[in-house]
Amino acid sequence: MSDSTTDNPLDDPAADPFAVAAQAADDIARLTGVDRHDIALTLGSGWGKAAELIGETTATIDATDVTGFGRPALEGHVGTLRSVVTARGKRVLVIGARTHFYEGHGVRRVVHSVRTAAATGAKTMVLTNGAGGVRHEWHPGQPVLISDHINLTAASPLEGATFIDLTDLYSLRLRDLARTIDPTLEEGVYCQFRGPQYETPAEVRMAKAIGGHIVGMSTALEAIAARQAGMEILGFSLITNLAAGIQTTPLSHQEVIEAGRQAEPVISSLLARVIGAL
Ligand code: 8IG
Repeated sequence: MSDSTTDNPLDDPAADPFAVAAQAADDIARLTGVDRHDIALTLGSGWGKAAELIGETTATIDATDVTGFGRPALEGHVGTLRSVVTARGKRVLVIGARTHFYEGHGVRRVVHSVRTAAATGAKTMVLTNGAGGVRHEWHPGQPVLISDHINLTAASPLEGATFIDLTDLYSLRLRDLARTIDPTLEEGVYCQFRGPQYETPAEVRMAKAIGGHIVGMSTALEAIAARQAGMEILGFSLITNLAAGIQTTPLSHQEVIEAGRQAEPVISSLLARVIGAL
């Protein structure tokens, strides 16, 4: 176990990140009393209310009590992990503690929650985020499915000659399942930028030109790690703002938070229904 005042074992280059994840999974089993989880869900901005709607929370633990997890970077980003049981008896590990690449702690820290989720037994990884929309037809507050991604971080969670197939990374089976819950769901290609600055309008035009529809600062690296761990992946973006140059007014973090807050009840119930159907 580590806390915020001690060194993170993932910061030691000699550490095996999968062994650290296995230790974290042991911590979670001990602290929640739940030996194995079936599904993992990472809650991004705007998606926080979903946890209450998925089922009964049987345990809430502080992420800093789990090996390898650091303190949350953003004030108001909940640094908790929850164990929730659905009506059908599925165990869901709800991850409210995301480490972003722009925090500068390295990719191992970024994907540690995903590797930990896999080590708890989760076979399905649901990744959610708040992001910018590149398509004019989209509006703030709209949830969209992630159909594929373009990783513009120039980084990878894979180390060494680890060749992983990313065809159907964002499972068509799970996207189709989500559309049985809401047939109006649109989908798009997620471009992960390093951040933390938002894009310039020229960068957004580039994203559009290369086939991107959504711009964000998370998720792609996590999805790669989830696939490496053998999980099936479902990704949702909440469009909290139109990307720079698509919307004519400057982007503000406050506006992003506000759009998330307004959309939260609707998208959380959507997410809960999708998870109930998994
Ligand atoms: I919320 O417009 C949110 N996150 N890169 N661009 C990028 N990330 C984001 C944006 C955005 N909005």
